[in-house]
Amino acid sequence: MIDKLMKNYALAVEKRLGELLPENSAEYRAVTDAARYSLFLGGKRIRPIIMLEFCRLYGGDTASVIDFAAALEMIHTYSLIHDDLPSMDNDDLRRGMPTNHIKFDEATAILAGDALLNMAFEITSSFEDENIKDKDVLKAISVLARSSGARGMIGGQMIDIESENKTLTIEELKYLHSLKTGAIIRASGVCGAILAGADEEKIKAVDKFCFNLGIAFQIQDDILDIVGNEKELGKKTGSDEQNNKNTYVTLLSLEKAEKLSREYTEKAEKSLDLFGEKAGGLLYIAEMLLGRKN
Ligand code: GRG
Repeated sequence: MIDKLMKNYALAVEKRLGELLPENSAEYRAVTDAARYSLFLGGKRIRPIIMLEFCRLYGGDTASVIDFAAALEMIHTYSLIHDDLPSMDNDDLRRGMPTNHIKFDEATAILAGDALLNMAFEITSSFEDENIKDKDVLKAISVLARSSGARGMIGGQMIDIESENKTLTIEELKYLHSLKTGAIIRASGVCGAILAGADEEKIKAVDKFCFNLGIAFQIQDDILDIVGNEKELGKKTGSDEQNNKNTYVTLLSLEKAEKLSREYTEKAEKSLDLFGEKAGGLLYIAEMLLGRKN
C-alpha cells in the first residue's frame, strides 16, 4: 500500500518531467537531449517523494505541487551531472550507464546541468495555484535557491573538494554533508510542508526529520562505496578511496558507520512520533533508504 503510494509519486513526477522537457521539441535540442538523458536514467526520485509525502501529511494537495517536485529533481540531476565531470569526481558511470559527459561531451554536460538548474527556477517562479498563497510559493522558491546554492549544496561541494587529501573530524564531515547532500533533502521536506501551508513549528519537525535522514543517507552512501555491488550500485565502488575522500567509513570503521547510520535513521523516525500512524509513509522511506543497495 505505502509502496504503491511512493511508486505513484515517482510516476507522477516522471510524467510531469516528460511534459516539462518534451522529446524532440526543444529549440536547443542538443542540450535538452543531454538533460533528458540524465533526467530519465533511472533515479529513485527520493527527493520528490519526500516533498510530496510531507505535503500530504500536512493536508496539502500533492497533485498541485508536482511542478515543485519536478523542479527539485531537475536540481538534483544537474548536481549529479556536474559532480561526475572530470574536474569534480571524474566518474564514467552513473546508474549503470555512461555519465553525461561521456555520453555527450564535457561542454554539453556543463550546459545540460546549467539548463536544468535554470529550468527549475523558471518552473517554480511561474507556479500558480489558487489554493496556495503566493507568499508560500515565494518562501518555497527561496528555500530551494538557498539549499542548492553556496549556503547549501554548492557550498558543501566546495568544502568537499577542499578537503581532499586532508583529514577531517567527524563533526567537520557532518557539516560538509549536511550541506552537500543534506541541504536539498531538507528542502524537499520543508518545501512540501510550506506548500501545504504548514506553520513554523511543523516546518521545524520536518527539518529535524530531513536533517537526520540526510546524514543517514550519506553514511549509507559511504558504506555502499565500500561494500556495494557495482552492478546494483550502477557505478564503480572504491571511488572515495581513489579520490582521497573523508568518509564515515574511513574516519570511523565500517561497523561504526553502520551503527551510526541506524542511529540517525532512528533519530529521524523519532521526530515524527507526534504524527502517529500518519507518518507511516515517511518511516517507510527512512527504512528503505537505510536498506538501499543503490
Ligand atoms: C556539483 C554543485 C554540485 C554539487 C554536487 C549532490 C552532489 C553535490 C554530489 C553527489 C555526490 C554524491 C554521490 C553524494 C552522495 C549522496 C547522493 C547525492 C547520492 C545520489 O543521490 P540518489 O541516491 O541518486 O538519490 P538517484 O540516482 O537515485 O537519483
